[in-house]
Amino acid sequence: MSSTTATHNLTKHWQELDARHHIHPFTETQALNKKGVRVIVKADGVYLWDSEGNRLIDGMSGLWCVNVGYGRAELAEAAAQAMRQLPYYNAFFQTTNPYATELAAKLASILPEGLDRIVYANSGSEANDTALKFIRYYWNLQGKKDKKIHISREYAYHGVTMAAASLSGLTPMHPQFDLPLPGFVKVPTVYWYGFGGDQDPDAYGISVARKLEEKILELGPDKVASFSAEPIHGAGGLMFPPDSYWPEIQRICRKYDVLLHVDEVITGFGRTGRWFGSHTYGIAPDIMSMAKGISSGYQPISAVALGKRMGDAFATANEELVHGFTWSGHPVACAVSLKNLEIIERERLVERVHDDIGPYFQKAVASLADHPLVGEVRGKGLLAAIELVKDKSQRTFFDRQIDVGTMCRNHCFSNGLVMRAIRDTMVLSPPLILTREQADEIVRLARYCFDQTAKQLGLPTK
Ligand code: PXG
Repeated sequence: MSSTTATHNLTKHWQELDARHHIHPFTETQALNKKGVRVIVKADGVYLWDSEGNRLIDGMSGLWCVNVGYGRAELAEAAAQAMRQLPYYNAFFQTTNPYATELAAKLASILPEGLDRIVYANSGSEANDTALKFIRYYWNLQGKKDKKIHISREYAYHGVTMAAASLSGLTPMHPQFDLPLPGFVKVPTVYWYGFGGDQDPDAYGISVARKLEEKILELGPDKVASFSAEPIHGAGGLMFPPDSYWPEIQRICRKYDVLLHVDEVITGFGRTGRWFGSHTYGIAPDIMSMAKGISSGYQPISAVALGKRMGDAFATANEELVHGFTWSGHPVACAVSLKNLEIIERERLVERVHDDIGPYFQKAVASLADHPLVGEVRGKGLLAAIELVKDKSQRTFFDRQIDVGTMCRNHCFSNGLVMRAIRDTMVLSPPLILTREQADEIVRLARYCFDQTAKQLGLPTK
């Protein structure tokens, strides 16, 4: 048997097992099983390999998380060392471990001013559920027991647990599970290309921020506990706020005493060219969620940081905080995260995104704007979105039924590029170690795949 046949047989074997036993997230099971799942078997730097030996450049850092790139032996060693020394102990019952403590202090040193108390969880969703519980508890401690409504934005993605999914504004996430829960309210989001029309972006930013004010006044400020938002919408379509938006949101939250919960699960750890998206946009959160890049995806871990107001209230409450997970502050996950932050600092990856590869990448991706399918290219740091449209001069979108985004994504996969499609917006979020040559490779492949998509649609490529 030739080695290609053996490889192919192995792929088939995994596909059969997977079809029989593995239910995938956000996937139509029957359709996938008919087609056969793709098996990724190894990764190094910014590249992935599938079980058929095909190499792909990972324009998405896994799911927006492998900030330091794949194949970091140092992270494997940090995990092994912690596993040998202390594979597990918990943070309940007045104990800690050195890794959890040192990581909390390290996070406090890089977080925006005032966010210096850390609570651990294991995923972005758990961090957001934790944040919402803490917001409720904070208002209970203040004796404001009616402040219970959580406002968030349409198109937001905050995760899938009961509360995080309720907070999410992507409506297809709700009906299967009878969500959202009561007490979760949405306001329109800031998406200039889709909804801004002829308005100047800054004027649009203010007008859409004021929808929050209208909603707070409609519900009654004494009923509203919090406003949650990602600094930049990630999985909802990578929408960037105009400069006017965040200052106005903060003014409104302060005026009506609404806690500002910032979800930095995607925007944290250098992605935007500063440590956090809050630094990039001058946001001062009361409470922040983080995950993904905290360990560059090498370990499941997330955290919630409390600002002074909430942190002080919790630190001086004369009662037990009745919350926590078996894995809160897991030594191995914390050891890997500490080493990951050390790598980001040592290799000056945040500065690199700000001054070097970020601007280079933005310029390279912007060159795609002349393609007839491309309506808008937008980005910041190592995040970029490319809107595929039917008519760029009129800003007309394709009929959703055609699903041009998925069509394009499939061409990308077949041609060695991982690019995410959100509706018909193509999204990139590559590892922070991306080189200029690799940025060019992504853009070259993307243009080729846009051509293939245009051909499939019977549209011109020039
Ligand atoms: N908040 C934000 C802003 C996220 O992007 C979560 C919370 C939830 O994190 P967990 O660890 O519970 O998944 C996320 C997750 C995609 C995609 O396809 C995005 C996420 C997760 C899975 C897929 O873009 N973001």
